[in-house]
Amino acid sequence: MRQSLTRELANLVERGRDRQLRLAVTGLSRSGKTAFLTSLVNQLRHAGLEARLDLMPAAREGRLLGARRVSQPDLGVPRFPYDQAMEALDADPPRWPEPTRGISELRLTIRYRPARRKLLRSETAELSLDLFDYPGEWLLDLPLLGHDYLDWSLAMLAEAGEQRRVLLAEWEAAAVGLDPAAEANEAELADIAALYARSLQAAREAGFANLQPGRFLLPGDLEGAPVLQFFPLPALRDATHAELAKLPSRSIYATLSARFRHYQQHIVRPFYRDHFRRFDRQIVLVDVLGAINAGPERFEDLSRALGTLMQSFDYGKRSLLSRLFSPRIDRLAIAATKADHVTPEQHANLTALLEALLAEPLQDLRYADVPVKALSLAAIRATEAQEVTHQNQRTPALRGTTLEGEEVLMFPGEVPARLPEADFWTRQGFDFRAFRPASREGGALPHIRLDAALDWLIGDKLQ
Ligand SMILES: Nc1nc2c(ncn2[C@@H]2O[C@H](COP(=O)(O)OP(=O)(O)OP(=O)(O)O)[C@@H](O)[C@H]2O)c(=O)[nH]1
Ligand SMILES: [Mg+2]
Repeated sequence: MRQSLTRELANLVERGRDRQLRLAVTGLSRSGKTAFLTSLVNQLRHAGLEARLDLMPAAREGRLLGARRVSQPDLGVPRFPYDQAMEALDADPPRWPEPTRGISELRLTIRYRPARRKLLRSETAELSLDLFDYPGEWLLDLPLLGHDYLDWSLAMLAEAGEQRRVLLAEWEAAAVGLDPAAEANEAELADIAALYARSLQAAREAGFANLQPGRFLLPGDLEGAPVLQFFPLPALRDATHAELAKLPSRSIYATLSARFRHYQQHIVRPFYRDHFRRFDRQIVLVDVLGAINAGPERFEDLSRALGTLMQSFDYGKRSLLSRLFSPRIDRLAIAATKADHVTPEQHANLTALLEALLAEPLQDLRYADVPVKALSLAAIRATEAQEVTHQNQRTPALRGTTLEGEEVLMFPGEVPARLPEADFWTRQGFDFRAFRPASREGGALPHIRLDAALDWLIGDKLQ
């Protein structure tokens, strides 16, 4: 207790001196979080040497001296697997880092020379940067705090589109006959909950993003625990709060409802209270190109998921978030990742499409006066941009190695600058393929505009 109090105090003092910053990276599954953080750490460690960070004034001016990993303050949070990620990227042939689950953290101490010459010429300063990686799926659970079990069930039942329905069929067949008033049978509920969790996982594998409860997808140590054994109850479609309130505590309705409340109180709230509330800066990564590849229903679904996810950054006075916690993120970036999957002249469209996808949440954020920047980037650039001459015309192209190891030279297609309309999907003039990371001879990882993101997120602290 005393030790953690001392640590808190030390943190407070450092923060007061403007020398500590907590930066969080999130995004839905496979959006590029691990690649982003790995590259960010790699660039900072190589700053002043091989790293190319021209869009970052502190680096351009030669004031960024480098960064060192130090032990993290929160001993209960797993360490971000930087070494494992670098090992994969340095392998022969290079591999992408493994998927990660849950939250992880890494602390860096950055050394820099302040721009202001108040200090002696030779003096250097340090910024302690805490980096966090956590699944965006966890943010999809925020609205669940504003619902009771009945409302939540109805919202979930109303949501599924045609292709989602197919994936839910097995669960629905098992759940549809459950009578809310009947006595709960533990084993039966566990089986049906497992079917529900499996359908969410199948939906995710099929490219859907708007999936609740988020923790069912990444259960970690909670696998098999009753707190993860609830699901929407189809029979509630015609129920009212008044009738349900009279049901005995051992009924199916009361049992599922109690588990739902437990999930709210013991899973969703602690994340916001113990972690989210303490982040200073946040970047949200979005795999826009992947969603286009997956087709219209998935793209729509991503759009809805992002709308939900961004509610966690809605600081309006009456927002659910502000009422429950007092978050303090004072600067936000949203980035379309894997920009190296398209040719450079498409990058502006990619950013425009991201802005279109997030139009509403962006408006709310700007209204609430939260500084936010949208950009497209490649944390780890895997392709080379080239020009080829075809029928006397120079056209842009990409050179890279596919995941299967085949060298290709291709034009992956155009990115629409606005939300795609129906005819876009039927034309199918695109193929945003995945590439294997490029082999390197040591040095910093190649990237596109990671330095711009970094400058927006921490540059003001390196003045
Ligand atoms: N070409 C290219 N591919 C990338 C880049 N970043 C990520 N990818 C691809 O996207 C995949 C997912 O990236 P990760 O960084 O593991 O994504 P994540 O969000 O951490 O994924 P989870 O941990 O599974 O949630 C990688 O395996 C790569 O195939 C990038 O900058 N360029
Ligand atoms: Mg990851």
